Amino acid sequence: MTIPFTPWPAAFAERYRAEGYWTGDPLTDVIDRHRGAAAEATAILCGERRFRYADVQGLSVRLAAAFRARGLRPGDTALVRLPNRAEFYLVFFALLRCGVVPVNALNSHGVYELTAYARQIEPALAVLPAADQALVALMTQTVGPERLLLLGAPSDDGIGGFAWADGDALAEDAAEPPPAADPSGVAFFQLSGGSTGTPKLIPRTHDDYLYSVRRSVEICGLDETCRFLCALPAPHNFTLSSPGALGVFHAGGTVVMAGDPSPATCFPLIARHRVTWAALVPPMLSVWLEAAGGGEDLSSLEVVQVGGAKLSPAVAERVPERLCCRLQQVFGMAEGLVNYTRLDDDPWTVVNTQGRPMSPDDEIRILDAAGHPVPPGAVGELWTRGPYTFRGYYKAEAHNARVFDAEGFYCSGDLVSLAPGGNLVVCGRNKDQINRGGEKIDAQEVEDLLAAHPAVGHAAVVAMPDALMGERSCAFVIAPPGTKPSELRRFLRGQGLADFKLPDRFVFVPDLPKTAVGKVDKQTLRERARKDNALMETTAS
Ligand code: AMP
Ligand code: DBH
Repeated sequence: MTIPFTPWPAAFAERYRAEGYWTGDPLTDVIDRHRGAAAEATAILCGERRFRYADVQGLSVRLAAAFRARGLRPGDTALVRLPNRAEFYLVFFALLRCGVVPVNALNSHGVYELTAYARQIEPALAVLPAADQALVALMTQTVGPERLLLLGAPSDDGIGGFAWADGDALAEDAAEPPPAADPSGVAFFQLSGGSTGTPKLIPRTHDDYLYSVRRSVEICGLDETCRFLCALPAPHNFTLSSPGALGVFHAGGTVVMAGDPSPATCFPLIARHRVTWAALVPPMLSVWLEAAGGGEDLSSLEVVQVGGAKLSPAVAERVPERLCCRLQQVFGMAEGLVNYTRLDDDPWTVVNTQGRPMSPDDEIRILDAAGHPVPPGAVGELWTRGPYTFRGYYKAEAHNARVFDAEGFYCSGDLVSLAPGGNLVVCGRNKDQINRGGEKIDAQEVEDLLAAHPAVGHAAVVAMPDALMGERSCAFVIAPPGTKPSELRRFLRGQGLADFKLPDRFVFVPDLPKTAVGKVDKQTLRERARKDNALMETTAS
């Protein structure tokens, strides 16, 4: 059985192979290519534990054998939600080895998100932290205890921390493993930020994802001396592949796991392990800039990458002086296209632009609302296709028809302009989403949940500007007098919605403004949220 996905047209696939982008190697190659003496190098540092490349290979092979012993077969799917621990990679590589296709949910995702993903992929396996009782209860019902793998306390033997929810220890299938998965098929599902109410899944193939990793390694000039701090959620496309942990593995370097991106957690790790690279979202960069100079030795840092949301030039400018390292801006998307400022770009370009596409075969178009190219320097919507940009969300025909054009270009919903020199500048967004410091909130998803509350007549969620986060979320709600924000927050939490999606502010209104065609006028609401916000800030100061 294989996972259905929208393939690249044959002529494109041929070209991507001829160019050497798609090599026909499995994604596990990033680990397995290190043999002999190279496999003795440290791949992962996690707390007090050290995993050599040989360990990551051996342990993921054993875990794969344990999955097979439980009857998992190529084409099955898995729902995984693990914290930033080495085991995340052991499970990921084990699943790739068995041809089991995972969704790697973020650690912040709750019962609501996992239910939505499970509905789409109908998982044959779930992997969760044993301590998360609500999720364990949910997945026991969904996949059964015999297909629910639980992660407990860290163990020196990296798979020693796992046990089946039915109480059985891990037994390994002694039979020959099945033939390797087809590298042109789906390796795993990446998560989209979403803007349509239902979380969308992005099928990524071995061929396309491995290319994006290799090309990222080239652009960033990574080698085996790289020590990368994994401080953002490990499954996020940025931390996984731009060049992320997979890039560092490919280069033979070391990934240092951090439980969270705060200076209190990260600075001691940087000093102790002589970390050279880190990937951050803009709010965390600001926090790091404030905290730097507090006595912790950060002198090993060579590059800090920032992406996920727009970085303000004023903050960007402070990086070399405060952190004594270089800045790289990364504008990427789980759907594919990744833009980097290059390490040898001039300082103005690094501070003021979000980079340019990494592949010579990334095609981009900047179009106006009528679908015509805008003049150079003008703002338009970003459309793209290329050797690692997907051709369709999983099982979402109607949505795909809207966001792809007849030539297979994907509309990212970002408003961009072209800077002198050819780099992109992100100027805004044309999708119903809030980008809360790199964490994307699908407005409709939250609106639908709010509308399910008996007191709520109608709700509209929009972004309001925020000095630290870039944006926070504001919900305009029609509800009877006396309705409390705390009650609505509790209601949303009760549905299992991730915390970062809870509206930061509620504004109760008698009515919502409408456009000429009768839709909620979000532009007016955004304007109002911005003004109210400015007003509150003035009164507060
Ligand atoms: P996702 O679809 O969840 O992977 O999120 C990708 C989106 O994040 C992009 O389409 C942009 O809207 C936003 N994004 C990512 N990196 C940047 C960046 N460096 N600057 C501005 N926006 C960004
Ligand atoms: O925000 C993103 O999705 C993102 C940011 C930077 C991304 O997917 C990436 C780099 O690959």
